[in-house]
Amino acid sequence: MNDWNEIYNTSKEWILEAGDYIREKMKSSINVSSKANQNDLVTDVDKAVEEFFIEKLKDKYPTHRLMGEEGSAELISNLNGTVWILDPIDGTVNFVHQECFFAVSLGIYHEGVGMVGFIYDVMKDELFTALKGHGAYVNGKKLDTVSNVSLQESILSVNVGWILEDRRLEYFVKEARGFRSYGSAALEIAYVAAGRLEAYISFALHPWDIAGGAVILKEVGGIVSNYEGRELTYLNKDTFIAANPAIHELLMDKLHN
Ligand code: 2AM
Ligand code: CA
Ligand code: CA
Ligand code: CA
Repeated sequence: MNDWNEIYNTSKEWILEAGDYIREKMKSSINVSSKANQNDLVTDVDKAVEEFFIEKLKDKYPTHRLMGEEGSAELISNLNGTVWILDPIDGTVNFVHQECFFAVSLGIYHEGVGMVGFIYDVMKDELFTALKGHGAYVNGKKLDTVSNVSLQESILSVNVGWILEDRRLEYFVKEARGFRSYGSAALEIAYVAAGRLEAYISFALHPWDIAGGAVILKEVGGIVSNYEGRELTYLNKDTFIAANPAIHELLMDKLHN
């Protein structure tokens, strides 16, 4: 039997420890390489943070499995039991080029249900947390339920490139108060939970980009789905929308009717 309070406290310590490690590593030069294409970056720090969690889990929770972006996800084909879904650094391009606005993102799922979520903005030292059924917090301060702000008063976030994928998004670009492109899916979902954004949209995200954020956002009444409005599997790459209920409904209406 899992003790979720204990798992929450332990994983929170590990997230903060990973943040300390990343900040320390940034004092010296970082080894950058590319994966699928020249803009798809990975560093030795991404890999080391994933390795840190692999070792911690082996020692403390040997029956739990890790689905991490930098290698361990290849071993995971179902969400049976307890699975830690980790993005060691979400926003690697920001990490490399800007040295800010990147996060460690973690969702802990049990039999496919999100139980614990963390998103840690390492440079801002801002930690978004949630334990299923107990609300969501930022640095210990409880987040309010998301409010159904009108589109005209909303700030939406999407990678600029995605607007070229679906021109129907232009309606939202024109009508919303503002549009942003921050480059860290995890932080953008956390910002929807905190009411700093009303929606975040992407055409291609992996489970590790969204697993922590989904737990956090659901705790404050936000909606996560794919672009068609269907439930996410947390096993495959998919389209993604995180939004307050009103903007989610409007997106579904304008994009699919
Ligand atoms: P990453 O930094 O962990 O790779 C950038 O807009 C956001 O999309 C980041 O959260 C980034 O995560 C993610 N991302 C980057 N490349 C991607 C790709 N090829 N497919 C899906 N998501 C990607
Ligand atoms: Ca990546
Ligand atoms: Ca990511
Ligand atoms: Ca990553």
